[in-house]
Amino acid sequence: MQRVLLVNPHETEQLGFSNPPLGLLYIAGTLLKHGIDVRIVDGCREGRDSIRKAIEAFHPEMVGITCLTPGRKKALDVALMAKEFDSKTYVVMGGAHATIMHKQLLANYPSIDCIVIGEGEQTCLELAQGINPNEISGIAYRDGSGKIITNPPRKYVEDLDVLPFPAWHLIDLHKYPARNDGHLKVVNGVRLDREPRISVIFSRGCKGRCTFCSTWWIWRGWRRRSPKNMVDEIELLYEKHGIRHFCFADDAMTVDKKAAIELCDEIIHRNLKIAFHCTTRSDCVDEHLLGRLKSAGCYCITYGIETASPMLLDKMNKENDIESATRAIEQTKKAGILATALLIVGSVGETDETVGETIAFIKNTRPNGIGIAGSLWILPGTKLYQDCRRVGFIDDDFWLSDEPYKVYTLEHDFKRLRNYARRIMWHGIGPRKLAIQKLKNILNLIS
Ligand code: B12
Repeated sequence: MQRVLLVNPHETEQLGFSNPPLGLLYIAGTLLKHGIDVRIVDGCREGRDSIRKAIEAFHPEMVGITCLTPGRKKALDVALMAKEFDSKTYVVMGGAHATIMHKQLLANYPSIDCIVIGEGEQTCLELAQGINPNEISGIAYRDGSGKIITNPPRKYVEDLDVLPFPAWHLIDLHKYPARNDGHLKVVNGVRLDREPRISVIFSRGCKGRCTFCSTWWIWRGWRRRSPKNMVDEIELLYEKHGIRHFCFADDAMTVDKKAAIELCDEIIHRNLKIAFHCTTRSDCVDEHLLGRLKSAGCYCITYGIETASPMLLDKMNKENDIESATRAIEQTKKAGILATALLIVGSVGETDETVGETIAFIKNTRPNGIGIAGSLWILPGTKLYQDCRRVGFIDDDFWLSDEPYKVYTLEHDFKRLRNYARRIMWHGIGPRKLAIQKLKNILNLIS
């Protein structure tokens, strides 16, 4: 298949914000290296009509679509569009939801021909090269008789440096929005409110196996690129595309602290005047690393704190404690970096008392920002999902419905969840900051 169109479905942004489709850019980088004519359309930025137009203008032989859980129906809409235009188009889906729910998707939606399970670069290449599906590991597909076949899994890429860089030139990076959180305007000479924020990724996976998170299913263990390889890509974006503002899309960017320090030193050594934001676990930072991050241009770190109740942390298998969360926030602020705490409201076992513990923690540590988007979502593939299915709170058919997601309301109804969120925000950070955090947006998700 010589013409491949990769699509990020329309209307799949989060609170109005979207990043460039990094997974598709990676796949495109690999396909281009092997001489395949590949295009990308980011429906999030360009809208549904642009996807239709791209299909008509390019007439792809294969359409590859990202499918995340809340956006799964939009992904199906794209599949239908492709088939309606030409029923011979080979439609492939990948991404978290497709990976986990591949059997259900293939069984219910004839417009999907094949699903790539997990990491997509090599598998998608083999499909595009026209290799017989029964010889391609890491896919599920329907055979000639309509039977669903799931091939053996593909081995994960051990050495991420072998992957070609994302095909950055295929999208207009300057169409992506600048983003700052209201506190800071200029970092390292970079205007955060003007420069588009572009995501890159240093590592894949996470060292944790939290009960609410599906990361393990996509990436399994934690792997990273070499600092040099990462900074080569940043330098390319800096020099060729004029990008100054970055966001590391890693789940936990600093699991290997020594490598993270090398990464910062390489950015400093090459004199790249950039500003960046990253996400990590609170047990994966220390004072020295934070100092290097600051010098390299890091202006904000988001920590998945979730709750300040040791009992809840234990229940969600966080494998981390509140002392480490407290230390990380204090040290981050001391290093001159903004610390944002991601919290989950309404976890399994949450009570007035545990909410009180979280409020006390926030009052004590005073993070610069709090994120409680989405409450506790029950995502497929998680231990939480299995538990909720066992007690009949959700079943696989839910994913066939149009509901984008399901909130865990087994123990607390929406009214109580909103009340918990309000209390944390009000008592924890005060009314002024509350306004900045646009509480309305946050609470809208809890419904
Ligand atoms: C940046 C990001 C976003 C961005 C952009 C999403 C995007 N389309 O890339 C925005 C802000 C829009 C976003 C929104 C949301 N996100 Co998000 N997001 C991420 C994040 C942090 C990075 C994504 C990334 O760039 N990864 C790096 C690239 C290389 O990996 P990748 O995109 O997964 O792609 C690889 C494979 O999945 C596969 N693949 C992906 N697409 C395709 C397509 C084809 C055709 C093929 C063959 C293969 C393939 O191949 C790629 C290369 O190996 C991930 C966590 C993570 N670290 O991955 C969460 C993650 C993807 N998001 C997640 C969630 C839950 C959300 C939200 C629900 C959050 C919310 N509360 O609103 C929304 C849902 C959006 C929607 N409506 O569907 C979950 C997905 C879980 C799930 N079951 O779907 C993840 C895994 C985080 C987590 N740990 O749970 N997100």
